[in-house]
Amino acid sequence: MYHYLKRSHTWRQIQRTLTLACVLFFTISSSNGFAALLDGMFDGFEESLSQRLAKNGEQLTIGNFYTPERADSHGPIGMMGEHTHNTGELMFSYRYMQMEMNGIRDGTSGLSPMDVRAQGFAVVPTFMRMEMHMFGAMYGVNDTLTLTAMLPYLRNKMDHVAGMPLGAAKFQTRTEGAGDLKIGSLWRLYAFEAPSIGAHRFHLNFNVSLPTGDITHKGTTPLGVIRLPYPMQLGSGTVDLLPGLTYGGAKGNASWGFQTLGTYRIARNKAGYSKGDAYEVGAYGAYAWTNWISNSVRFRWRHWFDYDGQDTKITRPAAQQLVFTADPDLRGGKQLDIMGGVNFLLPEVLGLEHRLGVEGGVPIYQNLDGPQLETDWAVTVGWQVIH
Ligand SMILES: [Cu+2]
Repeated sequence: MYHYLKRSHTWRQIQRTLTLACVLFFTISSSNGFAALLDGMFDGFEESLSQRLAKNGEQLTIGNFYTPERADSHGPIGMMGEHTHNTGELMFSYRYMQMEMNGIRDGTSGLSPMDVRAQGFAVVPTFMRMEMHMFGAMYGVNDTLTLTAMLPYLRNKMDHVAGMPLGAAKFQTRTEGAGDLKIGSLWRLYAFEAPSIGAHRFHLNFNVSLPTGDITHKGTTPLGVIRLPYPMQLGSGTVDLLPGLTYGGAKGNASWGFQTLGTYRIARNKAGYSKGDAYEVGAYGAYAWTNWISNSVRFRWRHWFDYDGQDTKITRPAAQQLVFTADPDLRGGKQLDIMGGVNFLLPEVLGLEHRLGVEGGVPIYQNLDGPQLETDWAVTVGWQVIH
């Protein structure tokens, strides 16, 4: 077990400060006019840059968030909230995601089911598949604000070995249903561009996750019909704040971006726990071969923490703990993923812009507060239609 993965007191203070800062920021910014929020705040920077550009006969443009219709003017399909919309634009999206976890890991080393049994667990999960149907909508309210909503529908299944000798008994559990509804907003911060330096755009992400996903799903196990362990549940059970910062750039046929997102649980849920906070930092580069097709490479670092508290219908006293997925202190981890993607801009149909994207990836580093199931790969296929 890795104790640095547990949340410290300092971490919680940072989290409270961040929450307060977010609330304050959005109260202030909502009273601003309809433009990028930080317009007019970098006069010095703009002046020196435009003087430099003027020598080449170029002009600096500030505050233009318009992106030409090109396959890579949206980020890789696995990213969320990586683009904003212009006033009155409406987008619907559907994504199908699948992730498979095969094998067990503690820290960075693999464990066999027998190794896990030797740690005192009677039941050993060996495989999990998570499928998600994600329905999304985005709407450009004005030149500052884009509203977003996302509802996932989840299907999970997990295979286990048990019995004596280990493997004499096998069983599978399944859960299915709606996950947590995320409603949110993207706030344009600042944009500048010129032919020789490309376009650079910044926005803030602010989502709230609402506890619409069930956290009391039951399933049939050798112990009878019981509430299933944490990773099989469909929601967090808590209202979660999801702040973030996104940057996107483009020049010629190339584009790139950076995004950092946090997940902060502001209270424990009804069952008596809160899932761990999390943050991620990612960057990608894309190349448009022509207007309608682009490829991308993305790296994403994620760090998520153990749970606070426990659900006593899932977690048993330590000495009787049967399975690691029921231990709230074996949930944290860190992971670096590499992903490859392709975006297509399809011909307009009935005046609607259509986009198709596929992105798949594998972890190149995984450090789990285990034993836990380890991720093998994940893939996202998505379709977007814009009015
Ligand atoms: Cu959109």
